[in-house]
Amino acid sequence: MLTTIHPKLKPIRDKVEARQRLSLDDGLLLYDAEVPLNDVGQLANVARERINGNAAYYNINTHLNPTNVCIYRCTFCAFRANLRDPQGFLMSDQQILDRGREALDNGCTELHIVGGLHHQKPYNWYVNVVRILHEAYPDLQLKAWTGVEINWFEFLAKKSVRQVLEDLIDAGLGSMPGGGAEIFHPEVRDKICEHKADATKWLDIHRTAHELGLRTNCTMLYGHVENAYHRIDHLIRLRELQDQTGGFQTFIPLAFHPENTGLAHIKKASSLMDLRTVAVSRLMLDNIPHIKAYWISLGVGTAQVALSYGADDIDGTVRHELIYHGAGSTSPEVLSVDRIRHLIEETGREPVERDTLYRQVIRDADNPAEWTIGEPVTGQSD
Ligand code: V47
Repeated sequence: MLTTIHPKLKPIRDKVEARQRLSLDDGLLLYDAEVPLNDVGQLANVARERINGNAAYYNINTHLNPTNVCIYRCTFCAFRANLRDPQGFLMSDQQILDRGREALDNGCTELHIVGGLHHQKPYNWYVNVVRILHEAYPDLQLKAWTGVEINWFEFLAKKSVRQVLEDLIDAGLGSMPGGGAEIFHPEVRDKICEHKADATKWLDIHRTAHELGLRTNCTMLYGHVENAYHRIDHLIRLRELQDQTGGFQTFIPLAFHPENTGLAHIKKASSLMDLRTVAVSRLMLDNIPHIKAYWISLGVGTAQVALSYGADDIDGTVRHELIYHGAGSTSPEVLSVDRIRHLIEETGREPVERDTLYRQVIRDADNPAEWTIGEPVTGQSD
């Protein structure tokens, strides 16, 4: 299949061709500086096209961060604020509903909802964010609250994870985003976010979500104090849970943006490192159907190239993103549908609009704000 490849990569090429699982050592080798990025990318592209053909997925979505006030102080975060900080905010129910209305008016199928862990807001306030939006706009898919937030709700409500998730599903939760995973290994986690849900907790929350029928995403924050071993360890822990539940839809490698954070002295990872991490993720996570090149984090150009380095999804049009823009991202605030489709077409891929659950979205040609949901797109193979 791939005839010209760096000699060190030949055993991995053979495994990829035979559809065999890659080991921890294989993963470390893929990060070896002597191994050319393009060779790793080519291998990842084989795996990508085997799972997703030539399709490149996107959705039409809007972000909602109901508050940035947070009891935690993760060193990598530029978004959080203290309770009495002038830049701290807390949205009213009306502002939250207005965001939902705006999303629908812009043709969105999804609202991506995450925020801070506010010192004074009770459990019901968070459940209510989901409930009022779902009652007002039942067609809008609510992808809400990370595993870290669910862990906070457990504490606030004195309920089990299962009970918390059941309350949220009853209120209208449709799926969960992948944030809060950061790096699982305690050598790193204890340095960047020692206080929040540890690896076992985060994974258990997603396991319970999957058992309740929710589909969730997963992430990895890289380019700070971790090394290749920590990254591969992280990917393998996700792969092991996926073997058990099959509930992860997409993995999103998140490039650390240092500005305005407690780690501002660290230089942002290069595009080469970004592309290598996308490719390694595709190769290691053989059981997760989608790899997302989040253009807000990677930048539009690198996200385009990533579609040939293992990624098959570019995230959404996005509106009101605060986490990355607060940490120095120079990506646009929003991409129009025409622009996102054009960006994908320029790479030779076929743009496919999906909803949160990776079902094809079919737009009414005369009125694009109207849509129907088609078949699931996942699982194409050669
Ligand atoms: O958990 C926070 C990361 C995550 C910074 O599920 C930072 O579809 C870089 O999870 N530099 C939240 N990263 C975002 C997230 C996400 C994004 C897009 C799609 C989906 C999905 C999920 O952002 C946090 C953390 O890992 N983050 N601060 C920073 N300064």
